[in-house]
Amino acid sequence: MSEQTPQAPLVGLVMGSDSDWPTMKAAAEALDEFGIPFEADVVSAHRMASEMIDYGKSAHERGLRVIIAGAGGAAHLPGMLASVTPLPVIGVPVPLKHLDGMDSLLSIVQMPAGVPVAAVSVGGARNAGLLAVRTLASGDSEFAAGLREKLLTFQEELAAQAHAKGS
Ligand code: RP5
Repeated sequence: MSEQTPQAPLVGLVMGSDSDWPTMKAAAEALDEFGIPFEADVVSAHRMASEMIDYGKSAHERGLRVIIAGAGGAAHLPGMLASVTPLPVIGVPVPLKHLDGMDSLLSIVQMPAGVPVAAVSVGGARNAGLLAVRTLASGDSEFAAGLREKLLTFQEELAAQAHAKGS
């Protein structure tokens, strides 16, 4: 890590149940790859409603800059957090054994105007992590500039892998 890399969590990685972790850990891995400090917690919208609201309301004051929220079924966690935080919220539809994750996807993506949630694909936690990195890379700080350089290198590697598969 460079001297400019913050040590306190910048990303809040939350999920409705610890059963979501096998899906959500791909977001954690992406954040780790880019050296982004994050915190990971279970914050259920339905079973821990008041804690969930407290989490959302205090997130920006605690230094978080992006929230990644994953949930399955009646997946209200990303939208409810987005309703109480000024931070960008990235929703991950977690697929459960019924309905192939369509319930999770539609619960997350059909937000009313004024309360945006950036939804990734069903089970797409890696992209949620990468989108959080891009969000942090959009600032004016040296840290953000360093992330942009890392993202460009990452994209070059993706292209090289695609070329290698095609040859
Ligand atoms: C949702 O219910 C959670 O996000 C999880 O995807 C799903 C199942 O939860 P558990 O039965 O594992 O507690 O709220």
